Amino acid sequence: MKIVHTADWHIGKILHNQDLHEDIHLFFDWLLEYIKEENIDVLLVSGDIFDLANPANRDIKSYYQVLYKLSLTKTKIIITGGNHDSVSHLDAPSHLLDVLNIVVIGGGREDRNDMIIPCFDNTGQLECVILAVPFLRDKDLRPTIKASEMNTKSDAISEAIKKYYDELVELINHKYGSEIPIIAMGHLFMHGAITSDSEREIHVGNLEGLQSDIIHPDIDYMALGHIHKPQTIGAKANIRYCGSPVFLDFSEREYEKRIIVLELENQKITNIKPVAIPKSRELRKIAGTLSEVESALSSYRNEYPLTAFLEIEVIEEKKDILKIQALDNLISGIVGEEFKILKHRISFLENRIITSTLQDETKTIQELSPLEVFKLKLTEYTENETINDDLIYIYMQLLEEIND
Ligand SMILES: [Mn+2]
Repeated sequence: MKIVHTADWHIGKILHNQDLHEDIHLFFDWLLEYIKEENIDVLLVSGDIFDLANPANRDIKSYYQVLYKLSLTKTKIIITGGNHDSVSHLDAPSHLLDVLNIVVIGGGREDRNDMIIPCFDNTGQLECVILAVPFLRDKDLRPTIKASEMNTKSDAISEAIKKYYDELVELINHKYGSEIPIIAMGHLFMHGAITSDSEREIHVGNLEGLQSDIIHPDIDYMALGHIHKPQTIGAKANIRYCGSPVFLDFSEREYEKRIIVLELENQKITNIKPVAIPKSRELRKIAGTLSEVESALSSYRNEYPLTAFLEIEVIEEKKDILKIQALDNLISGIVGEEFKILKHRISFLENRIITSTLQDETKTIQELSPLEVFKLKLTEYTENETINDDLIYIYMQLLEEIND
């Protein structure tokens, strides 16, 4: 049996006013071919299907299109919700999708058995059990443990998540015996994970992340979503983030995008291997003096199917207004399909005063998450971090309720 682990599709993502529609479609085309050629039995998508809780109609259409095409392959699809997804939006068509062999678990289910999915090989033998746990919201965790019993908020969150998984593992052991491999899905922030600039924080008060020892020893593989850089956690090959399939931010430009393929035989995981996703677009940062940048741009050749996205940083010794003007002219004079400049800035080292102009790190309001907007607003009112943390916590709870 072969299982593919992917996550963080972020359908509908906008990067500096550019939509990444073509990027995700090229990934879908490639994934479909891969699944057909390799006879993949099960596809796991560990959360953040959409970038926004209320995705645009075009993005919803892309989602159903890819699900329809996947449903023609005989592969079982298991999708769980992430912190970006709306629970009710993902769950709404779940009965209909069941018919197509697609299981969607948008949010924690009251009947825990819904999140336990046995997988059979083509001879009908039980090969493994998938524990389809979505991103756990406050209301999923609250009944599990009383916050007042714990020392800190972070302890409470981590204990509640551990207990949530532990109870499910016990259910599986009870139902299928303790020998059956358990492949658990999770949309979690694990301690030690290397983050990019494109993830949103998920549990306030848990800045350090969850320790990997909270993962029940009976879980044979942890298919994680949330962090966009592919990586293993605590040097364990079986606790993994597969990362996002598409470049969602300039900070991800050096990553190799991948899916993870698991092979099972006679109720044992025999192989865990990353498979590289062909790169469809280059994101590159070009830094140097104005003339260095100019020559780098004139010799730039795009080797990938989609127009490259560039970030330009000009660094000059002496402050010179003419250089600012020259950079503006350079940028506005660029035509052609090779690349687009999404970000540019100029800094002067003179007197160690860094003066930046134009677009530097600023994002448009459409690119900020509601939480980022709230945090920016907070900085205008108070500098008391304790109050801010509490307000952020309450705000995140409100967001969850809206996104339900
Ligand atoms: Mn994500």
